[in-house]
Amino acid sequence: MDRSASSSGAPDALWRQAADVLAGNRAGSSTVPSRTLYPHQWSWDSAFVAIGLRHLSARRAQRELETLLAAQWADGRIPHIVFNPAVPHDAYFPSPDFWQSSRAGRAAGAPSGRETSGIVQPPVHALAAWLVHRADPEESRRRGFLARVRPRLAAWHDYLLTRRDLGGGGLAAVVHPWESGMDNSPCWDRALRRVEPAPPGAFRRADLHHGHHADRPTDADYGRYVRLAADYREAGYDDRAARHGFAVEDPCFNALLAVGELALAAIARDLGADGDAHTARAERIAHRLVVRLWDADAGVFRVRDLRDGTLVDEQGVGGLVPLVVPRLPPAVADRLRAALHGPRFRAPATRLVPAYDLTGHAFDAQRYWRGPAWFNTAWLIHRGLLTHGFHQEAAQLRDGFLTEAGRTGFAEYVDPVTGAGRGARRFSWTAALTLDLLR
Ligand code: 9WN
Repeated sequence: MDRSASSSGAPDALWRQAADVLAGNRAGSSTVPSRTLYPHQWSWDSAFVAIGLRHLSARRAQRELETLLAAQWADGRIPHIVFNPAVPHDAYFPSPDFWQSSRAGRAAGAPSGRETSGIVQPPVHALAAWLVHRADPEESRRRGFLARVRPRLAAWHDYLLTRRDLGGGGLAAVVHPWESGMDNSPCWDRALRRVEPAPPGAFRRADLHHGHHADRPTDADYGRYVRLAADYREAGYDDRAARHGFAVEDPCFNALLAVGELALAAIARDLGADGDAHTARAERIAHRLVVRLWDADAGVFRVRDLRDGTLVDEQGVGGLVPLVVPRLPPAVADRLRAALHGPRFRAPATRLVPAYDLTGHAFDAQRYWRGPAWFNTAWLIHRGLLTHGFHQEAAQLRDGFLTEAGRTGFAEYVDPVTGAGRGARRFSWTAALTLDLLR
């Protein structure tokens, strides 16, 4: 096992600390992102957690994903939150009382025995399942892991590529900023301006009990998040009936879908089936990503606003994440690599990648996805750099990741200007992806 390259000088200690975070955040067969701020199971968090957990216990990593997939809706969607019934409803907003999945989502096939949200998050799950399998193929085969998760993952991607192809361009749309996983990125501001916020008295935030005001989305943001989610709920979470007030094509989300299709191809082949249809889908998504979202002038991918069909004039880290797609044209990969070195994304105080353009008009070094550097996006970009053979940059990013994770106590994110850790500490995906990079 190579745990030698951490610049902290104490890779074994870092390994133990990261494992301890995951143990502390364990809640039955799954893991909460943070004991304080996020006390339930989150969709893409669990995928990242499984990617790290596989190095501690392949079985636990499998169970992490299986627990999430057990809450899948009949229409194929994987909900972004699976609520723990033992946690008081006022511990997190919006709670099950708000989403009402088992009642309002019945026609869309929400499970009756579990409460979940009604929206989704980026599709990292097929990649996670494949990586988990590869960590211990024998244990995976013994438990029939791939055979059990494969149909669920295929249904998930089918949902995204059919019901969520709202633009008709072969990409999946997100219909709520929370679905992107980058809640308050300035990339959503323009589209959100069309949304009438719910009145402040209509909801009570729980996040401010644990998070600092300056770190979190604003009340005005929350008003719009609540309005969009309530409208979706009133439409029965039915993508055909809903009049989505917000619908965008996000490069990060779709890049992960392409990577997920490649993982599904590998899963199919491992099970003795034909993976070609998935490979073809991955190629098509990668192609559509470039056709619809690549901005050749800026040298980054942008978000497409489906209400007016235009590209959004903001640069976010989501526009660099497509580097993780192996089938990208080499010239595009080169431009993304250059963007990582440019003034917009090379942060003064950390080797991680800021969530938003450092020179952008909306840059805010503290506020969540409006500037801070996050560990999951760094992990994805690291994977992308390796995928395209940029080994030196990958090594630097890995080193920066491990240094920051250890120094900040596995912070949720880092201020890219001062280097200070922000948000929650002992954050699960920071710890899990630390394990993965140390391995
Ligand atoms: C809403 C759990 C989640 C992450 C998201 C991150 C944040 C939730 C919130 O926390 O979102 O889903 O309440 O702010 O933006 O990426 O999955 O860690």
